[in-house]
Amino acid sequence: GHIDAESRYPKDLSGQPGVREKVADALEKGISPQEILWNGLISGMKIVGEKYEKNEIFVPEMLFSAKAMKSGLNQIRPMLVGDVSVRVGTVILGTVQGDMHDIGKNLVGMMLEGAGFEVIDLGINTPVSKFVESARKHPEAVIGMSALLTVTMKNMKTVIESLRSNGLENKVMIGGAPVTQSFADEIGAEGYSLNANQAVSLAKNLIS
Ligand code: B1M
Repeated sequence: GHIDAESRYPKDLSGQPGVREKVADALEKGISPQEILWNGLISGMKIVGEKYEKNEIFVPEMLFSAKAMKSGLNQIRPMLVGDVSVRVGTVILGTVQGDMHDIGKNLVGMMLEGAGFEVIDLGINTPVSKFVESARKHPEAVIGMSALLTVTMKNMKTVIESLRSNGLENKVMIGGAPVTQSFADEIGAEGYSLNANQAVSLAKNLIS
């Protein structure tokens, strides 16, 4: 249906608590960082995706939401990551070529660091060659790829093909909203995980 500007943009948000205030308030009330992450930030982002799909909000609002979420994540990051002195392995992490979504990847990286992994973050829109180059430098590392778009998840296959044709045997794990176990099987990725917690146990399995 038709949505007028006024219902899309509430009149005046000044003085309203933002994500920073809400996260600080929740922490003060003794709500755990995990609860804030899954039931606050991630559930909130789910609603954003649904609203976008229904044309109730547009790309700029998705972008604002992403900024807000990143600010919240940074607030709870120290509590999620903790202080790790023992390195259990290395994961080379990147969002595939053509894809700019990085919140999920960053969260996976954060959880991996919390579990003692060294994370080499190649960032967003990562060219195939960059994955290959990094894999060559770190033959023991697990390669982790993230994709949020159905059009970019295909690039995961290209990376695996390129690794193998260059004689590189790094294990590969993949994830992201459109990615499934059957897609992982189809492209020959050694692992798939649904979320950041599962990504940690998967990475542990792949390095052992
Ligand atoms: Co975009 N976007 N977006 N977007 N965006 C989606 C993905 C979409 C589903 C929205 C929708 O239509 N409902 C849709 C994709 C449709 C499709 O292809 N099937 C979409 C679209 C269409 C687009 C654009 C094309 C819009 C446009 O410009 N017309 C455009 C594309 C830009 C590009 O990449 N080339 C675009 C742009 C953007 C923003 C830049 C505005 C922004 C991203 C900002 C940023 O990341 N810095 C954005 C956002 C925020 C979203 C939604 C709303 C939220 C994504 C997110 O951060 N979720 C998203 C809707 C949705 O996902 N339902 C949407 C929270 C995050 C914690 O979850 O990333 O799924 P997620 O990660 C999870 C798991 O998937 C998993 O663990 C994480 C934690 O549990 N996981 C892994 C992720 N990576 C993993 C890797 C692993 C293991 C697990 O191993 C290595």
